[in-house]
Amino acid sequence: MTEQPATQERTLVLIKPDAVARGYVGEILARIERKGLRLAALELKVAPNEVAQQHYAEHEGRPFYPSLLEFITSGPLVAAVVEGPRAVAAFRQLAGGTDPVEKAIPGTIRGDFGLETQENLVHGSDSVESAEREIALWFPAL
Ligand code: IDP
Repeated sequence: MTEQPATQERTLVLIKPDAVARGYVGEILARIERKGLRLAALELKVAPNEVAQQHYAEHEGRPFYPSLLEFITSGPLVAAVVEGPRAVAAFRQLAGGTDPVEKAIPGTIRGDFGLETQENLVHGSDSVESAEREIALWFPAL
C-alpha cells in the first residue's frame, strides 16, 4: 500500500526583532525554503501593540509577559505564512525548542543562533488551530 501524501497546512512564522537586527532574515528564509516549505505571504513591519497582545494572549499574567511584549514590538520583524505538508510541525522542528541552550539542539535555528529564551529568533504556530488564528491576526486580508 502506498503512503498517502500529507495534507497541506499553513503556519504563521515570525522572524523576531532580534533576528532581523542581527541580519538573519535571509538565513532563516533559506532554511524554510530548503526544507521544501513555501512562502505564501511575507511582510516586514513593526508589530502594533494590539497585535502583539493578541498574539501572546495565552501568556498574559506570566512574569515575562510585559518584557515579551516590549521585545516583540521593539523593532521590525518579518511575519510570514508558510505552507506545505505538515507545515506546523515542520517549522517547529526547524526552529528547535523554546530555550535555545537547554531545549534547541544544534542544527535548528534557535540551537545554532540563540542564547536567550526570550530573544529566541523565531515564532512558529503550535497547532493548525493556532496557525489559523494567528494568520487571521497578522494577515487579515488572506
Ligand atoms: P514557543 O515560542 O517555543 O512556542 P512559548 O512557550 O509559546 O514558546 O513562549 C512564547 C515566547 O515567549 C517564546 O518564544 C519566548 O520568546 C518567550 N518566553 C517563553 N518562556 C519564557 C521565559 O521563561 N522567559 C522569557 N521569555 C520566555
